[in-house]
Amino acid sequence: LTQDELKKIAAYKAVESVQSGMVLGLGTGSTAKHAVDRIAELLHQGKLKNIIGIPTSKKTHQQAVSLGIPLSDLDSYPVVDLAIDGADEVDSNLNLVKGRGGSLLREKMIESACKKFIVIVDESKLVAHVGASGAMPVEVVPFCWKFTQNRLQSLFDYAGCVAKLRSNNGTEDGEIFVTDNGNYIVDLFFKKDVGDLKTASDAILRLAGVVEHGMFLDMATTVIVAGELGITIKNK
Ligand code: DER
Repeated sequence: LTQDELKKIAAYKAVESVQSGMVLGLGTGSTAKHAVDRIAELLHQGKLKNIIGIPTSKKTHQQAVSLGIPLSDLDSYPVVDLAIDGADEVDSNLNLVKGRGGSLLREKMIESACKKFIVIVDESKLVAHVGASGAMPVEVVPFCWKFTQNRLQSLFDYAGCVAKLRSNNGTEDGEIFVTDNGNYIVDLFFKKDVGDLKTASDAILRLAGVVEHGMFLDMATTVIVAGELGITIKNK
């Protein structure tokens, strides 16, 4: 099975938890895309009715509009019944790294407002500790971003952290990536385990200039993992 086929299997399994009448958080990324496609398919087959989608990015908003899924936002629906979204990393406590697609702020706002949050991943996303497979993204304001980048890097000196401003083509001098919210992203690369994640989270959020980070701690209620040997469902 290809990685994309595994993503689709996890996504379709998660959509089995969608009931008519739900207000749904619609995730962002290549795995969540399959869930949004499947929700639209069931809507058009009449198997699902009266769904309201709350998109976690402009990209998902566009996908849902093109599929005819009725949409709204958190202002109108401050409580969301269920969100289905992917992740870049899942650790053994179901803590997540998200945001390598750049949508972490809206994802975290919507997924924090959910009664249930189902994470869908292929098995390659399972890690021993946060940061093991790559960047831990931090959304920062553009004003004096270099100042914030340096403070973030110093904060995690003990973990051998390198902080890099995200560009559109991944090179140092490429055009700066701008989020849906008009902010920048500083990606943190750790050489060692950062230790207690709540402590790390609090330290990052205390920095004026930081908007939000990509560690989703104690938020997932269920993680659906699609692997070569089948589907594993992990509940909080
Ligand atoms: O950017 C994000 O948070 C995405 O959800 C990401 O974490 C997962 O994207 P993928 O399903 O394309 O791997």
